[in-house]
Amino acid sequence: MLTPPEGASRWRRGHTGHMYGNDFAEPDDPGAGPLNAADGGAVEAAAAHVDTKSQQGLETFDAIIAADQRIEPRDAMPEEYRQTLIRQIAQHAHSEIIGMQPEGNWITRAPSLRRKAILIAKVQDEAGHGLYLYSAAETLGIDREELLDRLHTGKQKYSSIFNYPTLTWADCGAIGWLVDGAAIMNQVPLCRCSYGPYARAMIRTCKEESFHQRQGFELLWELMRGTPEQQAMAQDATNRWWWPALAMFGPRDTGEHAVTGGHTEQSMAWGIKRFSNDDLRQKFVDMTVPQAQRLGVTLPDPDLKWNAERGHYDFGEIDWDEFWRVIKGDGACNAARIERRVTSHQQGAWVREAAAAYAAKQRQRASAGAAGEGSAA
Ligand code: BYC
Repeated sequence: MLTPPEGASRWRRGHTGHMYGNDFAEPDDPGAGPLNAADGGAVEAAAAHVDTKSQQGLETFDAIIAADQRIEPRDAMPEEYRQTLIRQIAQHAHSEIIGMQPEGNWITRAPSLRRKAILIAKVQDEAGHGLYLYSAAETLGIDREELLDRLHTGKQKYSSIFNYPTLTWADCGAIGWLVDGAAIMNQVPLCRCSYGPYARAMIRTCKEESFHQRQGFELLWELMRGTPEQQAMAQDATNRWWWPALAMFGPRDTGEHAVTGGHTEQSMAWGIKRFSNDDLRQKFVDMTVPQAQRLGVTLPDPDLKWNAERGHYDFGEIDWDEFWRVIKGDGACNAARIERRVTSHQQGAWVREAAAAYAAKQRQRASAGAAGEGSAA
């Protein structure tokens, strides 16, 4: 949790905290303006102008969005925009850290040292993505502790895909190839998201996802060139992960849910999403079919065929009842995933306490050093 540095009563929570160096004003910085407003009686004066100011701020917001530029943490933004980003970025961060579990399950059973090293690195990358994303969410003025609490209590979602079990080693290949493949398709456009910290967090994430996708493809490639049992294992994993990977892109752009519970239209107007769920899903199918042909696996969809008129592959209907059931908690692994997450969070309490104690000590030393320099001068 973000806590005020010792002795700093007016430390401001929200925006960047200590996360994004340039945007953080030290509590006692005389130039920090609003930080010290409460002392100077400026609050009342500011309140008198607040309506005009916020109106001006929102006009600037509209202009920035219209010019396809980035909104930064200190820019004024509509509350709905901020809440939408908190929801999406948090859900994305939660997906990254919950997403460590299905593959983490195979680290001790990886079939060679090379595969084990690759898998450890991959799972570690997912933790890193979670960190970038929680940091980006914090710039919107919400605590990481609060976000984790919302995950642990089911108030916020994580991706449906991670509620499916990893039954065989080939599942690690299918996750890399299909799940990370879908993730890249969804996340590359997010590098151009209108909210600066989210867009920047996506750049490195996408580079790493690209490695993840290739390692999954290569893992399946080896299995498909192995024994008949290994080939069957790769095909079985493809069969089980194909449809959940397509559902990952989210509900259809049309139909009842799109009208009543969908965010796409507004998020596209704000430049958060650059493509609709169906458009990204179609791009993913078009990209993946030739890869499946190269691998030698069959995608489990009898309706999958090239449509020359559309210039795209047609594909069958996703089981949306299953998608909503899984999201609402009735997937094979929902309970186990959250239980594991809460347990490891509890087990990590001492690390967070130690880190906070160390940071407090560093601050004390730094201020004692600064006081010493002051008296020497
Ligand atoms: N799972 O209007 P929509 C990874 C919800 S991690 C669960 O389209 P939106 C990886 C949606 O939240 C990849 N819920 O919403 C890690 C909304 O419900 P609420 C994770 C879903 O936000 C480790 C409702 O359905 N990637 O790659 O405009 C190992 C209506 O949907 C899902 C991201 O999070 C779902 N699949 O669009 C390997 C990417 N889909 O919130 C790999 C960032 C939809 O109103 N997120 N819902 O209760 C996004 O791009 C967007 O949030 C989504 C959904 C496209 C997912």
